Amino acid sequence: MMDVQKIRDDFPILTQQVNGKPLVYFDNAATSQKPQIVISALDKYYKEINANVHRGVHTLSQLATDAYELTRNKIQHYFNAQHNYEIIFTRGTTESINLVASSFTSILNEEDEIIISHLEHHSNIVPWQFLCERTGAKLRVIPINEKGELLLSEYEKLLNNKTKIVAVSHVSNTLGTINPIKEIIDKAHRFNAAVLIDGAQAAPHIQADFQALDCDFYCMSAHKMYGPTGIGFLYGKEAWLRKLKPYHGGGEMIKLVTFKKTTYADLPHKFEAGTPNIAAGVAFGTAIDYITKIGIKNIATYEDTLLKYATEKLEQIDGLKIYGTAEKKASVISFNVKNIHPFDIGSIVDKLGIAVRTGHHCTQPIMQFFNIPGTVRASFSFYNTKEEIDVFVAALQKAVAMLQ
Ligand code: 7TS
Repeated sequence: MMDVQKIRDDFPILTQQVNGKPLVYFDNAATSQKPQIVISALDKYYKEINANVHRGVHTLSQLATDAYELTRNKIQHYFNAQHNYEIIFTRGTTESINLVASSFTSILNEEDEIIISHLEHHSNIVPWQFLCERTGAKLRVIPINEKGELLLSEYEKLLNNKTKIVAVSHVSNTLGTINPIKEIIDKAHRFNAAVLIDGAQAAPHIQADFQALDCDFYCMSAHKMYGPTGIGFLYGKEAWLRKLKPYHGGGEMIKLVTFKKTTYADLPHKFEAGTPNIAAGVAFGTAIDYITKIGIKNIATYEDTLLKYATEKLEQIDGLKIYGTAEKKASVISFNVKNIHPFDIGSIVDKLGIAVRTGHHCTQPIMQFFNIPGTVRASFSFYNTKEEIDVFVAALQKAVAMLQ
């Protein structure tokens, strides 16, 4: 069992007051809070080893390179990638998806099809639309049911020999649905389609095993798993990464530059042009150590108790409707109360120290499906407590009484 009080002590921000009230942070799906050791890793990096990576012979440059590359190895082991050079550092999930979508330009033509799902975050929709505009390929969308689950029978109908890539989220950021990605991957592979998994929301709750999943690409943002902003990665199978053209051109990603022709560096540097966010990369490694110490299974089990507790409490509020009731669900609850605008609820509970997200959560097609302008979204992490849920429910009742 986890000692939640002890864990809370690791996160300095949680002791803050916001608007004169103790902070209740329920916006973890947007970004998670950072433990002190991650904050200290950033500080230590800048104080003791700051230098540019992969270029200097001098001692600090080598120390910085070692620290940064250590994180690549930690990611490889944590997610069970076959090689460390299959991990490409990016700014996060958005950049990772754009990288793949951009690099697929030379592979696709107007006969080809791309499959995404109705559950996707805009960052797993728009880059594919760009790709369709560039190549003439067609975008196909896996529909969902009222619970917010993918209709796999419809997915099977969409798959065919023209399907070149399937891009779906592991976990929905708005509805919490945990998608059956292994099944999705295996079905796509029968048609030789590549599969990209948007793991932004899965990373804090589920330890993906890249080799067992057999995914071709997996995308992640460190800031959602207790690491810093501005760093994340793209996992790609070696064969794919060798086949794809580089995304950004510049320093670091070349072997030889002449005005006539440039040859590219080996993996992973081929996709890593320019000076990266070194400090964040180093501290991301510390975040992985931290999660490993606590245990992702312990985290998920505890968050599930919070999800069940909050769902029960919220369902008791008159006129409250939860969107996203999938059988397999992460600790995210989207809801509305009667016809009250989610923004009004969010603003009132904020005055009471509670941070929730309101709006479309960068998933406008989900809002169109339910025919709503947005939702209030509470997303829980392993440093949250049942007591905080009680505070939230009381605040919500107050808000509803004021607004209806
Ligand atoms: N994919 C999913 C499923 C996400 O939830 C997010 C961010 C992204 C991609 C993009 O990640 P980024 O780190 O590159 O921005 N989701 C949210 C959210 O739900 N609220 O704020 C950001």
